[in-house]
Amino acid sequence: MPKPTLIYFAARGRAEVIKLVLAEAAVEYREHLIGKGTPPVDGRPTDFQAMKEIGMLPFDAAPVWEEPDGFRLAQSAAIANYLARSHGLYPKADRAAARCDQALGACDDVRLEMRKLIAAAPADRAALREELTGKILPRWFGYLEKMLKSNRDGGGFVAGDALSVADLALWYLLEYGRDNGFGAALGQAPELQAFEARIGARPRLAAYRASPSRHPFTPLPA
Ligand SMILES: N[C@@H](CCC(=O)N[C@@H](CS)C(=O)NCC(=O)O)C(=O)O
Repeated sequence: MPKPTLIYFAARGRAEVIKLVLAEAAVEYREHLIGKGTPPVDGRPTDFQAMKEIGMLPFDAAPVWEEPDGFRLAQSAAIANYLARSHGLYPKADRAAARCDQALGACDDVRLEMRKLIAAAPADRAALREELTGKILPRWFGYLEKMLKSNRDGGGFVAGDALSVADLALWYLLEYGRDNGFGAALGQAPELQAFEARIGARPRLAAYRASPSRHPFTPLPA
């Protein structure tokens, strides 16, 4: 039976939440890894420029998700949400769905705060890291802690009463923060810390984290 294909680089980046959804939903898929010198997949190129030239990427960007019947979808959030909806990882009730979207937006905001390190001049990065650890991230983690507690008194999920793509995105954000040296900013957020441990230990997620299909972490500049 032909499998769907995820087109992206051999990196976590914008494909990681998609891969967490796929792992939690136990979906089988193939990866078409973009990169110079990577062998063609089913006769199709893996060189980014060549892929753009033959129209494989609707917006000349990755990730792209393809299904065997020709359905093709770009934009990482659209792909993650589509897969989450198809596999019961998106709340059905309107308000819970809106809370899920709200959390996804907040996760993006926090990730973008950390990624300001990329654009910062090298000489300004130490000060920005200090501000992130001491001020910006504790403030955000405080908001997220409250958000988590406001859903059925915490101890559960971000939205509704079942795991959703928002839980996976939040878990990944916390991991991304720790991996980039911002673990101390979680000090005042015990609910988030417990959430991180609980979600990260889910069997399918734990198996994915330990598997070779998880690409290496790319650190933000020091
Ligand atoms: N909003 C898009 C952005 C996609 C995007 O910019 N992807 C980058 C790689 S992470 C890319 O393909 N850039 C085009 C290029 O480098 O030519 C999404 O979330 O999927």
